[in-house]
Amino acid sequence: MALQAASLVSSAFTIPKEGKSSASSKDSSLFGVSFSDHLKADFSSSGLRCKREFSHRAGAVRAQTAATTTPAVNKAAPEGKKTLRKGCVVITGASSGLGLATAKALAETGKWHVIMACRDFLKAERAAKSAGIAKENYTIMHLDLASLDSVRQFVDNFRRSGRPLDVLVCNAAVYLPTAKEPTFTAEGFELSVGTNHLGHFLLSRLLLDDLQKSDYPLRRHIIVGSITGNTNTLAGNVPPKANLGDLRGLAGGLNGLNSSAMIDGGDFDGAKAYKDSKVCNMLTMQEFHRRYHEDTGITFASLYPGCIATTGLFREHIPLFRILFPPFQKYITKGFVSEDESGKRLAQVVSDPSLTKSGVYWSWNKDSASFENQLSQEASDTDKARKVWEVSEKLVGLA
Ligand code: NDP
Ligand code: PMR
Repeated sequence: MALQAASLVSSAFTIPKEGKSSASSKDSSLFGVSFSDHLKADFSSSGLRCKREFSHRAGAVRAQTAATTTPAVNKAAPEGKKTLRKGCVVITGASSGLGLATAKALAETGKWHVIMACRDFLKAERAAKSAGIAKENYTIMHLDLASLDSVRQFVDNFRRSGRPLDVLVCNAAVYLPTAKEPTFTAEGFELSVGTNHLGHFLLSRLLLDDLQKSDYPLRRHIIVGSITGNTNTLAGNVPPKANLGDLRGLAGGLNGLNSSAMIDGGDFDGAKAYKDSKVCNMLTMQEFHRRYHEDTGITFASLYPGCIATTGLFREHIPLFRILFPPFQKYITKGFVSEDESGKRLAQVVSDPSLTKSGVYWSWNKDSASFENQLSQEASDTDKARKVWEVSEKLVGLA
């Protein structure tokens, strides 16, 4: 799909060259990035290789180009067993966009109780109400991923609620494309990586025990990834490209003082920080799979839900971007997906008995059929996944 869109875009859509008048080229350009010649160069070289890059790793994430009905291969989890109770799913960032739509889709089935793990209780309550989610199908619990204390507090509160944990969905994210300077989490990590990756990393590590204890026939841990973190796609080649480098900034704590605020040690770039955080999300999912799937039977998965161009994710972008981005994705790239449809997709990864396979990065084709997609070389690099894991556990106080 990305390659089809590439030709479509190159013939039907030309981007005006950057104006140089503003101090921040990011602020003045149509789509918020300075890209014209740079992008063309990227597309004609390594970025748009037709031959897919193969991962060094044995087996976990395999490429398939056609839609597939995935056979159940999970030995440990008795997924065929009759479900006697509602499943309990924690969804971070369920107060808007994909998280809210997923909560709605799952709650509507009557088979799931959704824990909406949100930083703004009132906003989440209003969102649940206006989405029409029935009161008995959800509980809102406070979680601010930009504070590791809050993550630990959430885990305590959740345990005190006495509810089992059957599925954990790490969905929340921030995207700060126009920020000129980094901002930081409570512990002083750059905000995008701190929230999207480190907050979720601690949450996932702590809640792994709870997932293991669940007696539900289906136990899953899902981390939302994205196409823009994958440099084996057209979207992933729009500058600035994701690149974790040798992780020197991450190892230094991303504090912008004695270390860079960027994972690769480079100058701060909010759009890149987001894409880097998505690479961390996808690497983390695979590292969980390698470390825990066989022993626990838990299914670990990531996904690209499609381009949900209308969500709050773009709230920090310039107004013109927010106006033009949805029609651009709808009519030019054809990558657009509605919030409702994206919610159904993620709900499918949560609950569809045929999506049991662990270690998979799910995507959907134009007929909205799911398929196992291939991650970029960096996002499937086993060595990098292990290093990101090891550095992250130090940063969040687990090692
Ligand atoms: P939204 O902005 O609509 O939703 C993001 C959610 O994350 C909001 O509920 C927000 O809370 C929450 N959040 C942000 N910061 C924190 C925090 N510190 N603690 C707790 N919650 C927080 O964006 P989307 O629905 O688009 O994004 C959802 C996921 O989908 C993200 O992981 C994103 O990377 C991914 N994605 C999105 C795509 C798209 O095209 N939109 C494409 C590919 C992936 P609040 O409401 O309080 O702000
Ligand atoms: Mg992209 C098939 C082409 C495709 C797809 C599926 C996306 C998805 N984008 C595509 C192509 C392009 N985008 C092209 C050719 C351009 C240059 C005009 C372009 C630009 C662009 C910008 C400036 N796109 C963006 C931005 C953002 O700020 C968004 C972003 O990178 O957020 C991190 C974004 C996105 N494009 C997507 C998707 C899914 C996003 C947003 C969200 C995300 O990855 O989470």
